[in-house]
Amino acid sequence: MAIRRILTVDNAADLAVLKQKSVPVEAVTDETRALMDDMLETMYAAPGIGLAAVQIGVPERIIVMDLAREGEEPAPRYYVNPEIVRKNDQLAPYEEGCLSVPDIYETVERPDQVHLRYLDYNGKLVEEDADGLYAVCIQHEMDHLEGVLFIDHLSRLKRERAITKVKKAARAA
Ligand code: K1U
Ligand code: ZN
Repeated sequence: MAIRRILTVDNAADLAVLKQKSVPVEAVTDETRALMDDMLETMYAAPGIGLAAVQIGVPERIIVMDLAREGEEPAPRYYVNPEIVRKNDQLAPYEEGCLSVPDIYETVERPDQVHLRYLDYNGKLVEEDADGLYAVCIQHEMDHLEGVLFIDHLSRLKRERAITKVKKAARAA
């Protein structure tokens, strides 16, 4: 397993990759599982609660997540070719962050419940409902698969301010 570099929006080459639409995975193989292992290790090291493959420069439709709270047993989750089958009409606000937009937290409104379908770590088809933080995080990560960042849900002014802040912080580091 390896910790990979997370692409960030202050770098023009990274941003071009982050804006790409990710391609479907043909089959869940040992290579896919090795990538998911690296993604999980990278996410835990960051630390974060979710990560899409494109954030480490691999534009494939793969997500990892762990919503276990501090002190709880790790509960890694793996999603290959996830699809949102249904979304609730009711929206809920949540102050989101993103490892590709470091240290920026802004409120985004998203459907408060979704029904999703995906292949798990072993390539088994799973269907389930997600609500609360799970619904927020899976929708945020699935946006990454479409080349959409959470700051794209903000006004142009807020988005530009966020990118400027990340660029300034990167220059100062
Ligand atoms: O970059 C990412 O996509 C990961 C992102 C996931 C996310 C967080 C909050 C709302 C929606 C999606 C993060 O993990 S940001 C870091 C974070 O939220 C966190 C870090 C450490 C402990 C707890 C939370
Ligand atoms: Zn993100």
